[in-house]
Amino acid sequence: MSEDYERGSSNQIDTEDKQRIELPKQYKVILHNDDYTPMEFVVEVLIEVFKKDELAATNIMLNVHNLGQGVCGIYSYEIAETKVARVHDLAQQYEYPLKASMEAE
Ligand code: TYC
Repeated sequence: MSEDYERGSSNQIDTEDKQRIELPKQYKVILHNDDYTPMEFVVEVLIEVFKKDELAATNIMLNVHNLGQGVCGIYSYEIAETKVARVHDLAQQYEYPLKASMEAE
């Protein structure tokens, strides 16, 4: 049995035959507020990158605007990393300071 297989006590479920199965870690992608990025642009990013509908995207954007930051989705490490990079690519393309980050669940 590998060391990895036994490491940690979280993210595990007991199957019927008592094997312990590691679930892959999940990561929250967090969007950060700033004073310059237009609200409409943030909504477009949430629709395009995070596949939200207009209502959900608007709610997340307003939540970030009012509270300073907010979760826009939960993904595997690679997917979360790609989405953060896409946000930063789009922001850079339009010269807005919009920032995203990721955090282990
Ligand atoms: N605070 C921005 C404004 O008033 C809007 C905004 C919302 C910016 C969410 C970034 O992640 C963000 N134009």
